[in-house]
Formats: sequence, structure tokens, C-alpha cells
Amino acid sequence: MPLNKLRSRSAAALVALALWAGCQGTPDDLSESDLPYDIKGKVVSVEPGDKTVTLDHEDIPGLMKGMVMEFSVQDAALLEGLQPGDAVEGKLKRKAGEFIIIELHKRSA
Ligand SMILES: [Cu+2]
Repeated sequence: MPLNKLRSRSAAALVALALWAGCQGTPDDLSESDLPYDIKGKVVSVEPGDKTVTLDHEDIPGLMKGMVMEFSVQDAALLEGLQPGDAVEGKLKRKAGEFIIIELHKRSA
């Protein structure tokens, strides 16, 4: 129940953000945030309370080399069931100069 509440609240926030971006965003901002990157790596640590995950990620072509770094996730639910050491893959967007993970799941080894 509290989780559902949280989800609908962040969904509402996303809609508000999307509306705002539609009104205020320059074409440059839109192309930045519309382009998702594939990401592959290994979970180093998971912080659902902060909606962040630290990944040891592989090279992301056109974006960055492989490294260990912390990412924000769009929804804490994306982190459910993930543990340090899990091999994962997902999608990453750039939003307002920040990286945000919009999809993340375990890779079938
Ligand atoms: Cu990185």
C-alpha cells in the first residue's frame, strides 16, 4: 500500500516533468533526454531509499568508458530483487545533465 502510493506519486511527478519539458525544453534538451543508452554491468551496491544504484558498468558507446559509478534510478521499484554482484542490463537517459536509469534487470547468465 505505501509502495503503491509512492509509485503513483512518482508517476505524477514524471507526468508533470514531461509537461514541463514539453513547454520549456529547447530542441537541444529534448534530443538529449530522448536518447536512451544501453547499459550493461555488475551491481556494486543498491540504495533503494536514495533511488540510486552503484554499477561497475561496461563501455557505453558514444557516452563513456567502463567504470564504477553511482546512478539515479527513475523508480526505486527498478532496484527490487537486485543484489551486489548481480549482472544487470538496462537503459539510461540523460536528463538535465544527469544520468538516470529508466530500465534495469538481471541478465540471464
Ligand atoms: Cu560511467
